[in-house]
Amino acid sequence: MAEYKLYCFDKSGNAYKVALMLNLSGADWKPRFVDYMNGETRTEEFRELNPMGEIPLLEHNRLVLSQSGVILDYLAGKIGKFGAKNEAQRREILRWILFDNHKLTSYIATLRFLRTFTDRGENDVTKFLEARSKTALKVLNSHLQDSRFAIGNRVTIADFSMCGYLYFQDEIGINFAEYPHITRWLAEIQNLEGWAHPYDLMPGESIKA
Ligand SMILES: N[C@@H](CCC(=O)N[C@@H](CS)C(=O)NCC(=O)O)C(=O)O
Repeated sequence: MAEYKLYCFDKSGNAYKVALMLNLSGADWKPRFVDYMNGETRTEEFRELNPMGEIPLLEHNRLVLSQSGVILDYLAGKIGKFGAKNEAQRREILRWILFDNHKLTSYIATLRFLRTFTDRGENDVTKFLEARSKTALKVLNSHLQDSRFAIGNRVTIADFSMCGYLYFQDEIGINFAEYPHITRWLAEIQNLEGWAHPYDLMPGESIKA
């Protein structure tokens, strides 16, 4: 039995944040496919595991953890890689993970979902989400102009959190040519040993009706 079990599916950038951490760390982990598209996270069984009704979920020994930021922090502590080296770094990592959860992933993931997995077309909601996503991308791009990774020269869990959805560029429908520093940073992460695209790292199934 693998040491870590990750509840996930291949379309989830939030789950990818954790899958990437596990893979880049060389951890002993296995995915457990969650049929999100057909409502598994809304079932009673799933809500017992996570009342928030979200993936990712990580099982380790008897512990079940949710929220990618918390899981990343937990894994950094357990595995001893990609975490903070001091208090100032701990705060910076937390700062970027909170920015990601509130301003980057939240808008981008929803925009991508509407554009790629629904047939509602362009409307005021997609317009709003695109504008908010671009604002967050601009902030990140400016930061990465002077910083190789989110926190200086060393890759950390803050990078894994923020890159979660950014390898799905075609599905988001935003031209990343405007964000050259993000493009450079994504390529650096992609070059790390153990990197794989979300569609290759996590299990998926075709979407039913
Ligand atoms: N802030 C959470 C977001 C998790 C999240 O939104 N997961 C999606 C799948 S990518 C989900 O399970 N959504 C179910 C729902 O919102 O009902 C995290 O970082 O773990």
